[in-house]
Amino acid sequence: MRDAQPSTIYLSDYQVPAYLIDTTELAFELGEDSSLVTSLLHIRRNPAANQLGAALVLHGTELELLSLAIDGRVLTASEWSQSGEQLVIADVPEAFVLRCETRIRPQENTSLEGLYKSSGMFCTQCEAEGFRKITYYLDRPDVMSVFTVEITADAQRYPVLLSNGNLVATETLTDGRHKTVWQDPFPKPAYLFALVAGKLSCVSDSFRTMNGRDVDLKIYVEDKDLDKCDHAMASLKNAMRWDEEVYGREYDLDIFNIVAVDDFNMGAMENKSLNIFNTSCVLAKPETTTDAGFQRVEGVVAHEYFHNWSGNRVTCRDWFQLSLKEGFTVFRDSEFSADMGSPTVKRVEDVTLLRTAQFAEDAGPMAHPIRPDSFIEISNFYTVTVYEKGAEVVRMIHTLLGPDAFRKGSDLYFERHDGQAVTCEDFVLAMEAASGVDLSQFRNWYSQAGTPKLSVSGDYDAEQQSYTLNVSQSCPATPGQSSKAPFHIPLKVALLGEAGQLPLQLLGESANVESADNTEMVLNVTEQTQSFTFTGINELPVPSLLRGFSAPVKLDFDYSREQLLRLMRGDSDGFCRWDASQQLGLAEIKRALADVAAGQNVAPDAAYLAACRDLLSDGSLDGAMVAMMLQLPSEAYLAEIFHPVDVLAIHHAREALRLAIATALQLELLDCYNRCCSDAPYAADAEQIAQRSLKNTALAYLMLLDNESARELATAQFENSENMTDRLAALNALVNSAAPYKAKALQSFYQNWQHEPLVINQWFQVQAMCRLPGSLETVQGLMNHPAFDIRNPNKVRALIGAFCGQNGVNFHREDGAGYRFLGDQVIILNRSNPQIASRLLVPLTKWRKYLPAAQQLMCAELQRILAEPDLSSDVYEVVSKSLQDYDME
Ligand code: B3K
Ligand code: ZN
Repeated sequence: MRDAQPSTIYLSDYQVPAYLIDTTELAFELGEDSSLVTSLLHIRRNPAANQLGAALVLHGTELELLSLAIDGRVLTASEWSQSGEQLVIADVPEAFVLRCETRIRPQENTSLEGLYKSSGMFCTQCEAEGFRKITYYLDRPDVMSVFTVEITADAQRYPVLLSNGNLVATETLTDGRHKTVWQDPFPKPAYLFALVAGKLSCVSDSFRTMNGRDVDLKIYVEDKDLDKCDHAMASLKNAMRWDEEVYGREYDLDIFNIVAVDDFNMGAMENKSLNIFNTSCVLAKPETTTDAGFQRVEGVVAHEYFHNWSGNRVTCRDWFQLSLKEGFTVFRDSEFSADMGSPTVKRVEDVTLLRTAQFAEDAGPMAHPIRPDSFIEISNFYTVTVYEKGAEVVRMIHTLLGPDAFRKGSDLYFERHDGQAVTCEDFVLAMEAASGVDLSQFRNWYSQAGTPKLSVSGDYDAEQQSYTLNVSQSCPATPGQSSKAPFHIPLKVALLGEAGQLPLQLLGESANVESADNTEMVLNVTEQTQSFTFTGINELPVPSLLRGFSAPVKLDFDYSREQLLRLMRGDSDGFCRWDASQQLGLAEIKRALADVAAGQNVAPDAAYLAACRDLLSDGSLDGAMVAMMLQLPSEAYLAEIFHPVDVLAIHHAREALRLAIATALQLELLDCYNRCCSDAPYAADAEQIAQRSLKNTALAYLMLLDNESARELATAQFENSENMTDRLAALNALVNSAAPYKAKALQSFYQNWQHEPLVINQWFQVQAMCRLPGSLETVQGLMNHPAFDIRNPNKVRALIGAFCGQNGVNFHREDGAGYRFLGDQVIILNRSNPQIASRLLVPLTKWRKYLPAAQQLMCAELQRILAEPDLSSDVYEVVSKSLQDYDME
C-alpha cells in the first residue's frame, strides 16, 4: 500500500548504483505457514559510482527481517534502519558479504508479485520490482549477479523444485524434505530470478542448436494438462530455429523450462531458462482452445523465448528503458507469427490493436512516450504504448534501414552489449553505426507521446505528367508535452494506374526505389509540410498510402468512394486493401447514424454491397482477409473517430447497418458459410484458421436475421463441432440472439466443460460481452457463481474486464450502473491485487471522450475511488492522473 505521499520517479534522476552484487546465494526453506529466505550477497562498491562512503540502501517490502550480518558479524539494531521500502546500512566496507535472513508468507500473497502460491504450488513473479518482496536486495535491472539457489521443501507436496540455470545438486533429507541446488552461470538482474515448487508433470523434448548442442526442453504442468502441451512445444522449437535463422541467435544453456500456473497477472515471464506462463498462454488443444488461443500460445511462447537475447543477455539499464526489450521483442514475435501463418492477417490484427487500444492510450490522460520520463508505479507502464507502439518504432527502423542493414544493426547491438544493462539510445546507436543511416530526428519517437496525424493530398499535372503528394504532419498535445517537434515518418507509397502500379521516379532524385519493379517507395517525411513529386505519370493515379501501415500514425486522404472501392478490390498491399474496406465501412456507419437519427431506414450503398458480395463469392481470396474486410470497423475503433463518443447511438447505427448487410447478402452469406464447412481434422494452420474465421463471420451476420434457419445452423454447429473455435462462435451467436435455445446451450456448455477452468473463462466472457440488455445483471450474477474467483486474474479479466472493456453498450448504460460496478470491483481488488485493479480501471480513464452526462458519472466513480483509504500506488497513479486537468488540444 502506498506511502502518505506517493513519489514520482524521473528518468533524469538516474544514477549508477553505488554498490554492485557480484554473486547472490539464496536458500529457501518453503513451509506451509511461512518460508525462510537466507541470502549471501557478495557486495562491493561500484567503481563507476564515485560515491565514497555511501550508505548501502537495499530494497525490501513486506519482509520480516530476522537477522543481518556483514562478513560473519551480526549487526546490532543501531547499525541499520528501515523506512518505507528501504533498508539502510550506513557503514559498510569496500567489499563484503552480507548475510540476511527474512521470513515471508507466500500463502498470504494475493498480489501475485514476489513468491506466492497458486493451486498448491509455489511460484514467483519478480518483474519489475517483485524481488524485494522475497529478500532485501538492490532490486534494479542494472545490478546483475550470478545466482545460486538452494530450495528445500516437503518432498511429497513439492516433488519438483526448480530455479534458473543448471541443476547442480539434489539431496533427500531425513525428515521427509528434499533439496535441490541450481546455478545460473549468466549474471542477471533480480527481476529474472524464478523459483517453482510443486506437484508437476512434464512433457519433454529436445532441440539441436545451429552449433549442434542439444537443449533439453520441458513444459511443466498439472497432470491433467499433459495433453495440452504439444502446440507450445512445437511453437518453442519453431521459435528457437527462427531466431537462429533470422537473427543468428543461438540458445545458451542446455536446459529450457516452461512452467504453467493458474494465477498469473499477465501472459508469461521470461525468467532465465525458467519461463513461467499463465496457463492461458501455454495450454492448447483443439477441443478446448480457439484458433485465437492457439495463436496466442505460439506468439507468447516465442516472445518469452526471444527475450533470452532481447531482454536477458542484453537487459535494460532502468525501467524507463522497458521498450528496449519489450518493443524489440514484440517486433520479433510479430515477424515470427507472420512467418508461421498469414503475414497480412497478422499485420491487420496488430494494426487493429494499435489503432484501438494504443491510439486511445495516446489520446488519454496516461499518454506517455515509449520511453516514459517519469512514473509513480512502474507496473502501470507495461502498456500498449511501450509494447506495441514500441514494436512499431523498431519496425520503422527496419523499414528505414532495410532488412540487411537492420540485421547488421541487431548483430552489432548484441555484440556490443552482451551481458550489459543498456538504454534505448544504445539500440539506436548500434542501428546507426551498422547502417550509416542518420536517426537523429527519428529519436523523437522515443521521447514524444501522442499519435501523429498525416494529412495528405494529391495533385495531378496532366501537362507535366507529374503527380505530387502534399504531406503535412501534426501531433496533438499530451499531458506534459504541449508542443511536438516533427517526427521522421517512413511513408510507404505506390500509385495505382488503370493497368497496375506505376513506376516511381521522384523529381530531382536519382533512383531511390525500394521494390524490384520500381513501383513502391518509402518517402522520408521529416518536415511539418513537405511535397513529393513523381515524374513520368501519364494518368491520374489512385495513391496507395502508408502501405503495410509503415508508421503508427493517423492518415487522412480525401478518397472518393470509387477510389476506395478500387483499393479494396485490387491493391497489392493487403493492409491497404483492408483499410480501404474499413474506410468504406466507416462512411456507411456515418450515413447510418444520420439515418437512424432522422428516423429513417438504414440502407447501405449499392456499390459497397456489391463489393462485399464479390468478396463473399470469390473463393480464391484468403478467407481470413475476406472475413476481416466484411467486418465493419469495431465500436472501439469508432470511439477513436467520433468526438464526442455517443456509445449507444454508434452501437445502434452499427447494428442496424449489420442487419441491413445481412439482409441484402443472405444468399451469399449462406453459400459462403456452406462452402467453408469442412470435416478435415483440426489444424491450427493459416488455411484452416482463415476458413473458420470466414465461416463464423458469415454465421454471425446470418444470426442477425434471427430466423429459424439461421438458428438451426448455429444450434447444429454448437452441438456438432469438435473444436472450440466453432463451438464458441456458435455459442456467441446464440447468446447474442433471441433464440430460446441459448439458455440450454449455456447450461450444457457449462456441464460439459466445468472441469476445464480455461474453457469456463470463455463461457464467462461470452456472457460478459453479450450486447443484449441485461448483461450487467448477468455479470453480477456470475460473480457469485462457484466457478468464479476474484483472486484469479484470468477470471477477473474474463468477466469484469470483458464486460467493462468490450461491452460498450452495456458498460455505458445511461444510469451509470456499469461505471459503479467497475468502481466497486476496483476498490475490492485494490486491496488484494493492485496491478489487476489498476489495469481494470482503464475504461474509466477515457471519460473525457464521452457525452457530458456519461463524463459526469464516470468522473464521480473516479472520485469515489480516489477517496478510498489505503489506495495502492498502482491505482492512485491511474486515478489521480485521470482526474488531473490538462490541455490536450
Ligand atoms: N516481461 C514480462 C512482463 C512483466 C510484467 C510485470 N508487471 C512479460 C513479457 O513482456 O514478456
Ligand atoms: Zn516481453
